Amino acid sequence: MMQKPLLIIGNKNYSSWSLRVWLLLKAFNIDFDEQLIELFHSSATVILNEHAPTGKVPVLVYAQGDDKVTVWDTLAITIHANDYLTNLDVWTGMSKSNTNSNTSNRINSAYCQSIIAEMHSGLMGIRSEMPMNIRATAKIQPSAACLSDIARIENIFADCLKNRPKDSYLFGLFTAADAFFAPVVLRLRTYVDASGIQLKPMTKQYCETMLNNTHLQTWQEAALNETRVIKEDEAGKLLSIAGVLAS
Ligand SMILES: N[C@@H](CCC(=O)N[C@@H](CS)C(=O)NCC(=O)O)C(=O)O
Repeated sequence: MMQKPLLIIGNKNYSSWSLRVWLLLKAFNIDFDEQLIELFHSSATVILNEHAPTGKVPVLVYAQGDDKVTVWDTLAITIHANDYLTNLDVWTGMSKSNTNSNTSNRINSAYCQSIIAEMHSGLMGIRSEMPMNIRATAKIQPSAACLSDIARIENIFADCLKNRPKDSYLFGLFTAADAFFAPVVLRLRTYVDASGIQLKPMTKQYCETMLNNTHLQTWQEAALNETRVIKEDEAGKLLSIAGVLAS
């Protein structure tokens, strides 16, 4: 008998990997409790020592009979959720019985897994120069690597969304790819206009779709209630905080 899973996450304003898994579980209606730890803070030591083999979040834990299941790292949690926690296929959003039966689902599944892997293992320019900081609007001077990552991401969005109706997720239904790219949408909002970077209309349209997602809105509301500033996760010149001009 499986207990309700516990998802251990970091500060909602900053923890992009936590957001990805949290959003995935919510979007696929997987019931879970959450426990938030303060990143880079001694108060997190006990819980991280108990549950997180890498000392990082997110981590998903639950009891299965007398045993404890522990899954760490966003990609592993996504695969585990797909394998054990939902009847839907997280790579296509469809029921598992549908996914193997036709070629276009297989193509979408392969594409979805590939861009998730790309996000997880690369795109370091955007990840390092534009850290997720939901409350902030900030100006950066993006390097060529960062601009090249933005261009790559815009190409992914355009390729996935071509021939789809407006307001569509990357593969039509919400999939793990949307969860993995959600922090990118929030990063673009924080830094792009303030730094004079132009985005394609398709990118803006996808950002709007994601910003209208009710689960993502719930996460953002909680993030905006947080007050702790984590220096390691701040970048650029801060122009405003939650819409209020920074002094
Ligand atoms: N590859 C890991 C990265 C996890 C990660 O870097 N988590 C950050 C928070 S978003 C963290 O725990 N940072 C605290 C630390 O590095 O001590 C994953 O995909 O889950």
